[in-house]
Amino acid sequence: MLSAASVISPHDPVTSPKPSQPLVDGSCLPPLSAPLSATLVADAPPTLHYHSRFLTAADAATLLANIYSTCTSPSWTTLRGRRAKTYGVVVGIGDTPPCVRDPFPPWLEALVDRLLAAGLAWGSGAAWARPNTCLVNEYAVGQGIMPHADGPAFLPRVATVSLGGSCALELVRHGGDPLCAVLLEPGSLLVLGDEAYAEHMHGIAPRVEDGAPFANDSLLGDDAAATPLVVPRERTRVSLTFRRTTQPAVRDAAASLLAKMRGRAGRR
Ligand SMILES: O=C(O)CCC(=O)C(=O)O
Repeated sequence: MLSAASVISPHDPVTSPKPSQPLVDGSCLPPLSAPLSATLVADAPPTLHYHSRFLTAADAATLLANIYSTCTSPSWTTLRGRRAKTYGVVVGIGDTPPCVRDPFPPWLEALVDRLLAAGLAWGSGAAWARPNTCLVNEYAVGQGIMPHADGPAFLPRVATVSLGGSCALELVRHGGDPLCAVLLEPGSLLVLGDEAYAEHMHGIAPRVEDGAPFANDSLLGDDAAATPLVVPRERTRVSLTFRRTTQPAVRDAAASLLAKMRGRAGRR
């Protein structure tokens, strides 16, 4: 359970201790460890990991209640096709520096503890392992998010926890060609990184149902054989997307990491 007992003191990305080791070792982020390392989506560009039962239904319901009970801090921002709010670092636009308006509340820190316990980390050393920003998106049935790339403001590793309804996240080539779709079930965790982050865009089409094939068929909570060819979106979906911002001192290393990944992808 995501109980108060499992909560550590809130991590403040501004005041937290400076890392003793470099964030990026020059070539790669820390490898995912078990149990997450066993959840590779084989039929997708590297690297996608999908864990269908990351949260129990009870924990998912508790999280949803927390998200909605704190809706005034931060408040929702209405965007085209969805509502969103950010905990932790808000990335500045243009020359505006990043800032923290709403630190992670204890219940969100407890969820981060779960991510780390599942084998996820963003950097080496305790201070860098944790994500420092979480975007909560709320999609009514039929809403989505345009294909986009998250870019060099973040390390190339993103973790998304899905609550409420299901939907398909599509990977799309720059230029628009679809690559594959992964079905995101309520309670699941998707980790997207490396080439899938650096080289492709991702988005959710604004529609009321999603059609097979799903690249993560064999990893779905229900037997893949039992997954219908068309999955209706029946409920509002809320997602929590965790990232780690690249700060000025490490931005160059992250940019060169992205460039290396692009080079590797281009040579295939
Ligand atoms: O809701 C999701 O699963 C995707 C969110 C996303 O791509 C984003 O916020 O950049």
